[in-house]
Amino acid sequence: MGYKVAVVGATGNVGREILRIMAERNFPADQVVALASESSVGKEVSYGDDDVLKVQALKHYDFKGTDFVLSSPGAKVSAEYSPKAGKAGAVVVDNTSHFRMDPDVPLVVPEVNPDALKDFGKKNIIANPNCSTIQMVVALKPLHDLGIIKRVVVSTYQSVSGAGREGMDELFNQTRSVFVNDAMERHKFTKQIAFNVIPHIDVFMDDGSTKEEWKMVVETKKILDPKIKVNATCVRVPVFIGHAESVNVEFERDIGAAEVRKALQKAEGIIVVDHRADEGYVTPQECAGEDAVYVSRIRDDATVENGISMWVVSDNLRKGAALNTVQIAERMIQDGLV
Ligand code: 11C
Repeated sequence: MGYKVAVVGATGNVGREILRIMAERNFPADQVVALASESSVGKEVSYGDDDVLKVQALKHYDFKGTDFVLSSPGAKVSAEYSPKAGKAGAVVVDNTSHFRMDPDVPLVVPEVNPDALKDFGKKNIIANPNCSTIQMVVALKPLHDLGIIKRVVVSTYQSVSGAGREGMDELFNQTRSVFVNDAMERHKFTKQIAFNVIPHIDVFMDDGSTKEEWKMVVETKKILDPKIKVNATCVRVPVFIGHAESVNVEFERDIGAAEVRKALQKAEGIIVVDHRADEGYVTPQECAGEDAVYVSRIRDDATVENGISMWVVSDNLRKGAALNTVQIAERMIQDGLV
């Protein structure tokens, strides 16, 4: 017997990707329901190549009898509806930032901390981490197993799809304006994103970091190890899909690039592409539409004891969001939790 699955935020970037990935991976669903705000009711969204779902109103949906809710609306919508769905007996995998640091909600990347899933029952909610955190912890996990990571310094190069469809439209329209000499409009980003980079994602915190940077710090600690120190600088770049990260890792013991490369080559969910030659590394443009976390440019860092640097790239809409969500649901089924 298959499961009844509701996808909340079905018309958004991540919601559409969840539906695509469920169909691609033959998720064992008997019934799939697409939910969104009332303004989207009646719109159609694809489920695989052959099926189309008519969007229903989240507001009027009765979650009783639904096994999984894969939820990716705004954080405020999740704050209201994910607990309702959980109380009605559905297992909610929530993609927003709202529940991630709630001690009663597991924050899970299946390749990294699948055991945390068993604690889902307090609220029936499991949180999906932020996209920039997910790809980094997938790459850090095998390294932490190898030699205990003390400190991580990361700089991100994040694509505009992380800011939703409006972010993608803004990059497209601003780029066009430059070429046709039109007035430049700005709605979504705090500065012009076309032909520019912006060191500001999400709101500023009191200590001068941004909330995106804070998320990378606290989520890594919750998922991997509270003792790991993380320093993050998050930057928006004019790329449509795919986040890249320059990651510097300091270990407790003497571990070098060769050992790191070997461990990453064996790790689940990772593809190492690391040739010291033209094109011997992966860029966001090549990872779009792919499932793996790609690691390139692995090298020793001679400026610290036991340090290495690497380049980590992944599709932020897939492993950074929709794929991780679907993998969580798959793992719950595999572990007999649902
Ligand atoms: C971005 N990482 O690229 C963000 C998008 O906390 O779920 C995801 C925000 C979040 O803008």
